Amino acid sequence: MKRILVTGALGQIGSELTMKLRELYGEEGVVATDIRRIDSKVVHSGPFETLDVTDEKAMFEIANRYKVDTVIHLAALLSATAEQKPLLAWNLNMGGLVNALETARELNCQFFTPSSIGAFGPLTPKNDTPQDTIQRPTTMYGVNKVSGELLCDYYYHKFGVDTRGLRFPGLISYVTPPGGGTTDYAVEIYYEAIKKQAYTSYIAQGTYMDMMYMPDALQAIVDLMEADGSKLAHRNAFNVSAMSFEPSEIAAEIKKHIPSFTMNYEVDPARQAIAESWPDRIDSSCAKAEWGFHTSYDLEKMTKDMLEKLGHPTQ
Ligand code: AKB
Repeated sequence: MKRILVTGALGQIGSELTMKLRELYGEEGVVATDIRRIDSKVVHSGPFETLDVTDEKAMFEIANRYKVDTVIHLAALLSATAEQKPLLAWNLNMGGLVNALETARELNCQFFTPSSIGAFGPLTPKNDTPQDTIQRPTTMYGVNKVSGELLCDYYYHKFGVDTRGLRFPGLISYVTPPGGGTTDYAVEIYYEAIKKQAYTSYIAQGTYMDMMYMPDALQAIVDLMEADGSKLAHRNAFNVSAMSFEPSEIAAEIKKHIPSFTMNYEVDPARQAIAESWPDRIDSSCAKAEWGFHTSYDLEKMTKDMLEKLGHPTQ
């Protein structure tokens, strides 16, 4: 039976991944950690410890006490916040990652951490962005993600740590809202559509970005971690995407279910610049070929499910 440590367990991915891992591998086997403790299913359904990931000793102590064999390191600042607080982002994103990798090395653990489409930059091919291509990001978040991918590869080659990662696109879910990301508009729009039948987008019409519905993202993490390591030519990190759209396309899809819905634009130059530096549509074929990556939700199916889960009945 697996014993897994999750950092950032109360965040957007962590709050759902922890519950899925507890369903799959048993409640006691998944140790959730986060810098804060809130009243949440994650805190009450199995072991939970408060942890600041920049504290290496504390991380090692918890991992050692629970005898974990897998570390899933999620705690990080997202792109827009990282751009506002670049030094904090460097310290938290890189400091947390190296501590988590050291813990995995010392305890001989399998390791997962997410990378992002933010690991690409303006010189990267914008369409069908290949797995192996130019990565010269112009954001602190992107610098962290590229450095993180390289560091994870280093721990694999140098120390034999079984590191694995995914370059996630914008993740959309109805459980825990993201915070401080560039793709967050694609989550906010559903909440506002139900509440106010209107949304003002901070991303300009015509700006394409990759996206994925959370159930597909969680399944991808589980599938990658269970994949036969000998078949992985790439490890850190695989391109994965389920769809690519721009703001007016998601608005049109919502309008099918909420005909009175209207979309306005008040572009935020900071987040728009980040979005424009990222690819429009990445190519996930290496993930498909090496470990069977697949998705179940496109924009239409995701929109129906999001609206239903948020309490708006659809046909
Ligand atoms: C963000 O917008 O910062 C994240 C990401 C794509 O990594 N959602």
